[in-house]
Amino acid sequence: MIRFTTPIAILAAACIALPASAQMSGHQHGAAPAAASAAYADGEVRKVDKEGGKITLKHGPIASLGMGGMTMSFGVRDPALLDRVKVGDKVRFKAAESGGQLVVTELAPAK
Ligand SMILES: [Cu+2]
Repeated sequence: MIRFTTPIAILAAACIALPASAQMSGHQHGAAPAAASAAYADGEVRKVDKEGGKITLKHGPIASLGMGGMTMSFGVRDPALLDRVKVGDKVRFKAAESGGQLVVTELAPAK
């Protein structure tokens, strides 16, 4: 006697479609409201491109940019910022939109 037990495991694949509309309207007038959203974001340095003036950071949420955590590259406002960090460093930073790209405006080692 063979008993066939057929466990019907229908796993409904929860397809959560996250609208990736990171609202980055480029042409708001004037400077962004400074105070409230000027918190530092946490990040970890993944790549430093001194010649290209770029840094790749694995970062946590950046409230001021409406961005969740991810790994991405940023420009830098001041190339000298890149001299202070190396790959693997944990950092705190601020980023802003400038000329259509995101640039790191402040960068400091995390404590
Ligand atoms: Cu990002």
